[in-house]
Amino acid sequence: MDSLLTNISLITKMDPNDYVGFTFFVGCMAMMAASAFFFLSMNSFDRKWKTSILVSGLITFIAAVHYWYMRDYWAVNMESPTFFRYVDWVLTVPLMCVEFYLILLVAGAKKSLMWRLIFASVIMLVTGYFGESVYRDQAQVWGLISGLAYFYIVYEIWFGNAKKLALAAGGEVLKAHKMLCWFVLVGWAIYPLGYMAGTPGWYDGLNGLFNMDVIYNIGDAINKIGFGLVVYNLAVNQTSKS
Ligand SMILES: *C/C=C(C)/C=C/C=C(C)/C=C/C1=C(C)CCCC1(C)C
Repeated sequence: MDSLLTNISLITKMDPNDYVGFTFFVGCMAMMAASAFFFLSMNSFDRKWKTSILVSGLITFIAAVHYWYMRDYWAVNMESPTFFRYVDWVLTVPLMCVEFYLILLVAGAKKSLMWRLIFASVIMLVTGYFGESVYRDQAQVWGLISGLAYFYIVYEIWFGNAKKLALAAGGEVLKAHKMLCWFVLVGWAIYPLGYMAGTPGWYDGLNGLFNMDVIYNIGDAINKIGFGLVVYNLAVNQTSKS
């Protein structure tokens, strides 16, 4: 009876040394708290900024729901919840692209910019999923293709059309755009490291050094919550000025 009960419980007994499981739990709670924060602050902003804050909240909320499942999946199976991870990313990363578009609307950003970024992000994630999950023995090739899509996004926001719009907008929008650019260049670069720690390739030395899920969980907390806070900060500045 006892063993039956432990087998069907949603969360098995947690091992105190399970630091991977620990980061799943903390990540889940952080995403929930951030969502409450963004949603509840929404109404204190001008209409123009409400949508941006709503999207910040949606990003952390979608992550919170997936972390709820990933936390469980890890506790029960002790293996990477790759499927949930990528479902989360394929919803939240395009929303981060939408954030770029939304803050650049003041300078007349076109929908085509948003769609280009979204398209590149989906390519980046689908090829990453292939390498991590479906064609693991070709992880290097899929990782490379994914990396190219990633560099396209970096190029577009740092030097392309998005950058021109940010310059045209100037002021706080330019500052916020720059911060978001740094998140994509440095914060997002955490993910390929996790990928290399979790897949076979020339970088095999990384496998034992780092744990893929810990790296991904740290990356998610920094990028989803940090990204949202940059937008929040912009909305605060713009609202108090007008
Ligand atoms: C909230 C989730 C975010 C911001 C996820 C971002 C994910 C990436 C930037 C992933 C990038 C990858 C590469 C550039 C190459 C290897 C495969 C990936 C998918 C891990």
